[in-house]
Amino acid sequence: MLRVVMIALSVFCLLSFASCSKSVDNGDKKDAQIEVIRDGEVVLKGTNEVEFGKFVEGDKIRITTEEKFLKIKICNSIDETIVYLPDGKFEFVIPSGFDAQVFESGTFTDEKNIITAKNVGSDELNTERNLAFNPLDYRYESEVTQFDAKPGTLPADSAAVLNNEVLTYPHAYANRVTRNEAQFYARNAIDGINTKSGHGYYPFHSWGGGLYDDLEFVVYFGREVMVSKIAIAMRSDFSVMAGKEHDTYWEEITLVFSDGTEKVINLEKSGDFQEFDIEGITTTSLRLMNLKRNKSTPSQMYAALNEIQVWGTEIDG
Ligand SMILES: [Ca+2]
Repeated sequence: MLRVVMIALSVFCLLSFASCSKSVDNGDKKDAQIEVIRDGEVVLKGTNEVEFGKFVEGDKIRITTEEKFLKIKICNSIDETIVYLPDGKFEFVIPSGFDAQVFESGTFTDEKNIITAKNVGSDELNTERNLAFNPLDYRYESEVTQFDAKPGTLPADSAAVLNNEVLTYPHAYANRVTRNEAQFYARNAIDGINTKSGHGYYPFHSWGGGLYDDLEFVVYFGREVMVSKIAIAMRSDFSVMAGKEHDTYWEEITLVFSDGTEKVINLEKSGDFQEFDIEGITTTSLRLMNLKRNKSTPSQMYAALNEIQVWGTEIDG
């Protein structure tokens, strides 16, 4: 009898997209509500962990919670990430076209997806981790700038952050994105992927702002965090064409924290992570500016960022 009821329930869930949540013990923390919205209609609703069928481009995953932190995973191919949600709200739209090409092919075409939104324990928040990691970050419309504007004229800060549009942190922004193409979005530098010796779409996507010397890149945390170490992996397409390598590298970068602290770092020609100790600075953001390109090797003079890690802990974990 039980078996019949279980089968009937499964069929009911599949047919109706009804709430098919898995029971999760949250202790004294609140449940997270998960919805999938297609063409304006809620087609799945549940709490904490839900099973969904195949995504369609434009499907919106919406998660709401009374907690400030969640550990979110939306599909098989994208790693789980801890995000900070000042208003308790997360949204992610299944990308299409070029925006989808910064993800591995097939990421959004699985027949079955498990979406999870787990609470994060204080132990985990107080343990050092990469506070910049967010493969679910995306560019907001208000952040699109004129990529070839006159040097020194572009907004140093994200309009989306200033307008309180950003739901989920960490969030990356850059004042220039080459031709405003997805292969060069700022979010590419915090998605956890660093593939050496190439440029372009996945797996070589990077943040790139072209041949300008006024480039700025910011990671916003949305709250104060304590930073202890930074690791930077620059793009390293050193393939040679007509006697010139494609990429050069930044030999000097100024790191700027929200309390005004500045730290100048020097880097070497490499696609590996280069680490810099920061000695416990409290900040709400990390800005990279005064990016000085090395000009000693014949190259096309492009310099770009594959990945940045910002290691540290919460202050109010
Ligand atoms: Ca990356």
